[in-house]
Amino acid sequence: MTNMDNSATIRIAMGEAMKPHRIMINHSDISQEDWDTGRSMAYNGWTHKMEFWAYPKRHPRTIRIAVGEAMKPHRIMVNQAGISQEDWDTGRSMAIQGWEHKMEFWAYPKRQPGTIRIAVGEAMTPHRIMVNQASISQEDWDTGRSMTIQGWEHKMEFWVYPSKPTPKATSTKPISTTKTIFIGNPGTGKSTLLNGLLGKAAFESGISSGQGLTTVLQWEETSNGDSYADTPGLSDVKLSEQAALEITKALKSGDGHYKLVFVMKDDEGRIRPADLVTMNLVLDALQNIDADVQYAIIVNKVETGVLEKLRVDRDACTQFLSALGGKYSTPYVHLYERVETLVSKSNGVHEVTDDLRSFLLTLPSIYIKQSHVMDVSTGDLELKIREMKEELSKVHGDKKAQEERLKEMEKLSEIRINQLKKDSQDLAKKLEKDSRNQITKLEKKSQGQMKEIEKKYQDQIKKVEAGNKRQGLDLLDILKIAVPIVNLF
Ligand SMILES: Nc1nc2c(ncn2[C@@H]2O[C@H](COP(=O)(O)OP(=O)(O)O)[C@@H](O)[C@H]2O)c(=O)[nH]1
Ligand SMILES: [Mg+2]
Repeated sequence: MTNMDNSATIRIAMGEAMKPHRIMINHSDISQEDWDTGRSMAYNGWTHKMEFWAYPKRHPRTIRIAVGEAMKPHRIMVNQAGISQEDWDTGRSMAIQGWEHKMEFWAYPKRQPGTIRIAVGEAMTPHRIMVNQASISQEDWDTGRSMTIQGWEHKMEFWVYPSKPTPKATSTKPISTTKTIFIGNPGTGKSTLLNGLLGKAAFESGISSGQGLTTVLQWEETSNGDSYADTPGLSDVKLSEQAALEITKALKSGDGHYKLVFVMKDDEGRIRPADLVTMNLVLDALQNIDADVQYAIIVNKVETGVLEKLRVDRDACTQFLSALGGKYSTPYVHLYERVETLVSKSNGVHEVTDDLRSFLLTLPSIYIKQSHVMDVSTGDLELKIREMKEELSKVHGDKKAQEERLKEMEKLSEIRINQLKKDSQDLAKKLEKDSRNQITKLEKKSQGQMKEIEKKYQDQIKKVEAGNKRQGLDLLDILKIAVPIVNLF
């Protein structure tokens, strides 16, 4: 979660001196409190050059700038060359090669709304730095000017706030970032779906004789700050303990907004018991969180013939759906057609359908507090799968039980329609409220989302009404077939 806590920035005041030309920041004689309340660096022979605000502690997407100082002449150095940024980020001290560690701050390595660019140049004898050489405008620095000028050599750059960021100025994110976690058994196609969504082979996918390729949790962050997690499969009995740990880790990766996506593999129009057991075990671990646990199911690799059958055969539909509504139920079900070109592929990237994208977009996120997540247990996996098999065969044989489960799903799907309407209204409201302070990029994102949600909503009405042929199926479509009289709209 990128929760911008702007009260947490500190002021860095910079002074410069000549012969040799060099800078100093926040002279140690004066307290940080005083710097924060506007003290000038015009002190002890220094001339006040400029100031900026940065984070005193690690902040999402920032890098650490470690500052060292040396005497004769009094000067500073930052992130001494030869050490990786990763090492600086994990706390390396600048007390090396004659420097004394003075302080540190965290700044953005890339432009962020409301920040300015600080370009750092260095020179030797004595080793020292200069930033944003005075003869050039801040605008020019912001558009990428190099500090390789007048004897300086461009060393690095970072982005910071030119004045104390008020919570308002930077916390107008209309939509906070979301972590989407894909969960499911080996070979269901999680990694392939994720790669398709991200448009690149970020996650390893393929076959490895029954065992999952994914054995540890892996996160990928997109450019807008959302992230996606691929997790190992639970039903891999040999690795189930580790898989449970990794899934738990994903759910406990910090308080914030999550979307849970369970990926199952179609078995000729039936749901596999092991896929349901896996889902239930994970949902069991979330029973203490405050929110209503909303989640999505993607039934993947559905044969075209099966999709066709579900479209016309009411009984097949009823059976299929009732299997999904057991201990837990969700209106967010999507059937994804088998992609022939992906058979036995490794690291295949295929463009996912717009239907799938908007399906995931309209899935509500849930707020998960890390401390409320219980450990995912594997218990007696094989026994649980056997029990589930039996339960399913009972449900399949019992028409009455099927109809009951179906009614439950019908109710849920109404909730979903209302949710869709509410989502687009909420977004519209948020946009209106924030519109004056809106950060252009985020604004575009949320407008896009609003449009997509509206479009999805309208498309859905159209498609269900027209009974259009499409690549996948949503629960709403299936209900239209399975329930004789559906009056969803
Ligand atoms: N035919 C077909 N194969 C798929 C599809 N999705 C994934 N695969 C293949 O199934 C195998 C396992 O997929 P992978 O994404 O690694 O599954 P994971 O274990 O759930 O991450 C790979 O060889 C994929 O190419 C699909 O929609 N259709
Ligand atoms: Mg995988």
